[in-house]
Amino acid sequence: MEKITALVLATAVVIAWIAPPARGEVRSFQWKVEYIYWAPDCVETVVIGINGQYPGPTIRATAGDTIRVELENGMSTEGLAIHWHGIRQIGTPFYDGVPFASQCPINPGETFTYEFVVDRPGTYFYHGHYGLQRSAGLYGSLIVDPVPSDAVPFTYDGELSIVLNDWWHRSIYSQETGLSQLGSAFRFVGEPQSLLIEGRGRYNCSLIPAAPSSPPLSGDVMSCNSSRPQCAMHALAVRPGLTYRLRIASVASLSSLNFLLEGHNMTLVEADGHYVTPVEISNLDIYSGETYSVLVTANQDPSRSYWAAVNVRGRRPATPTGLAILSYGDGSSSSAPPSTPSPQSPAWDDFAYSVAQARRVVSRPGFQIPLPERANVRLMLLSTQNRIDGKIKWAINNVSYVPRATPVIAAFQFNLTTAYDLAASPPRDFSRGYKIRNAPPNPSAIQGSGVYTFRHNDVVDVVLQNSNTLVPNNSEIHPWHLHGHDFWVLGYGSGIYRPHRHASTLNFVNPPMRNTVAVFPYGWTYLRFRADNPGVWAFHCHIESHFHMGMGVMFAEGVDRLPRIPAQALGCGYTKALFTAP
Ligand SMILES: *[C@@H]1O[C@H](CO)[C@@H](O)[C@H](O)[C@H]1NC(C)=O
Ligand SMILES: *[C@@H]1O[C@H](CO)[C@@H](O)[C@H](O)[C@H]1NC(C)=O
Ligand SMILES: *[C@@H]1O[C@H](CO)[C@@H](O)[C@H](O)[C@H]1NC(C)=O
Ligand SMILES: *[C@@H]1O[C@H](CO)[C@@H](O)[C@H](O)[C@H]1NC(C)=O
Ligand SMILES: *[C@@H]1O[C@H](CO)[C@@H](O)[C@H](O)[C@H]1NC(C)=O
Ligand SMILES: *[C@@H]1O[C@H](CO)[C@@H](O)[C@H](O)[C@H]1NC(C)=O
Ligand SMILES: [Cu+2]
Repeated sequence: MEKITALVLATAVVIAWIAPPARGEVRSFQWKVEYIYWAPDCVETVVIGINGQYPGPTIRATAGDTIRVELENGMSTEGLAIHWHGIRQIGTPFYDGVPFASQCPINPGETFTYEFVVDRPGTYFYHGHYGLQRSAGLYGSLIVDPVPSDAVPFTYDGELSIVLNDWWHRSIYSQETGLSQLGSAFRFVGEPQSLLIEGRGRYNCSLIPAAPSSPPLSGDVMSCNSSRPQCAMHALAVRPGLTYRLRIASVASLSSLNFLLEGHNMTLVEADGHYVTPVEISNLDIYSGETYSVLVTANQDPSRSYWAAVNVRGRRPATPTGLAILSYGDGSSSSAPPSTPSPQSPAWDDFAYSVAQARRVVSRPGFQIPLPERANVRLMLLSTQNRIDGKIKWAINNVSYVPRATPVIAAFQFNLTTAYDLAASPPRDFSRGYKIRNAPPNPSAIQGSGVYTFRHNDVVDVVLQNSNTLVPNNSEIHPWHLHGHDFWVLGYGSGIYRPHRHASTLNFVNPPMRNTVAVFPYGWTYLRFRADNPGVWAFHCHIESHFHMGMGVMFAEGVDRLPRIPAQALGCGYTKALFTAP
């Protein structure tokens, strides 16, 4: 009772919370999120659309602007939250869009207003963060331009932007059910049916009837019609001789991807909103959660078109190449699909190639954010695949993340100490003595909310340590994404990270800053960040099914200085008590 009274008093302060002033303009959007019929790869299915559109509308803003999105949940059967990927939410940790971490889910029929400042130019995106909603198509681009006085260290004549995705015909309900089955009843989502470029792909329609029986005789009957405008190939239109900045993001649910342009090299210039030292590449590895800008010069024969292509990497591919058209000018011959075969990427299991390319991404002189000289906290995060109560889960240091009904940020603000589980504080090293190449012999991992706490301004080193899955001789790529921060990537290596052997191999000279980084099979990735953004931040594998199966942790930092959480973000779990009459 005493606790509830204290919470009711706190609500009065919640209402008084006022957004910090911003330099730029306020850009307002009204979005209604609903399931819609759509045919991304010519096969009609249901996707989550925004205002009747898939992918969602592009947000374009200038650094310093405030984005204000009134988001209505028009889906009558599930909750909703949208994460603004790459935006650090400085001062607004409750608008990060992670249900049960930063807010309560938005209920069917309710409207929630996100309002936050985009403080730094770069290529970003947004996506659903509730259940598997990103896999159902809830995503779009978010591009932040520099203010005119800000130096950009390269020039270009035009801009193009694409989001890459992998696509399934099975609904996310069916996918999720399969992931939750006991023992051998487990059904993995499997390889995608299609790869999409800017929401468009092409399934082989001779495998599925062109028109569904009408009315459908039983359940959903899929139809495939390659003439549907929704699956018309995306075209990147260029003019001869000009140079373009091509922005590329991956929101893939499972696949590591490799992007290439037939007959054209690319110069990598930006990664996750940070300028990098230019590197010439003939194809680009891109992991889910990453963004890049590349410069492309239209210097080939302009009388024909070229393929823009995306292939699966890191898992044995069972999905055809995803294609778009790079067309010169708008003459008809130059915009028809090329007659050449679709371009090939490096072998899917050439991991050495991927590691080498990742190491070539370094910060750009003049645009480096100084690296703190040393960390005062080091966290080893060992990821393992385990069985818990008969179900296949991913665990980090023996804890498989499962959201609990109270947003962790609210649990800290209102001292609801039983509403979350601390992982380990201070963090201990779980990787010592662990044999990463042996399939784990079903150790006793548990489920919990996996919260690690840091003091304000701690400098934290994180070593992400990969291991074998439950399948013998198998280890996978995991792209890890940190909310609320960018981190410096200090290095990648194979085997177990050993300080005495590997510390000297780390890059303290020009480490890139990013918000997403890959951990390679049987390898480790070393990163550093400063806990300077009071909030509760998810840190997780960006593979949709992996996070859903527990591959993530929560970083609660500077919780003694959290800004007041607005009432609209509360109302679930123990925070229901905030709204109970005394
Ligand atoms: C489409 O599928 C049919 C039937 O399996 C096959 O004969 C054909 O070669 C496929 N087409 C393509 C472009 O893969
Ligand atoms: C396929 O789509 C085109 C374009 O929308 C339409 O004209 C045609 O009737 C469709 N075919 C079938 C069999 O539904
Ligand atoms: C493309 O870049 C690669 C290096 O990644 C280089 O070997 C190759 O010669 C370049 N091709 C062209 C056409 O410039
Ligand atoms: C928070 O709750 C714990 C136990 O419920 C209690 O011991 C502690 O004093 C509380 N702290 C504050 C600041 O209220
Ligand atoms: C997980 O916990 C179990 C039981 O506490 C322990 O035996 C095992 O060594 C732990 N595994 C790891 C990887 O820490
Ligand atoms: C695992 O891979 C190694 C090296 O490729 C091989 O020698 C070994 O037989 C494999 N073990 C199993 C269980 O497949
Ligand atoms: Cu993963």
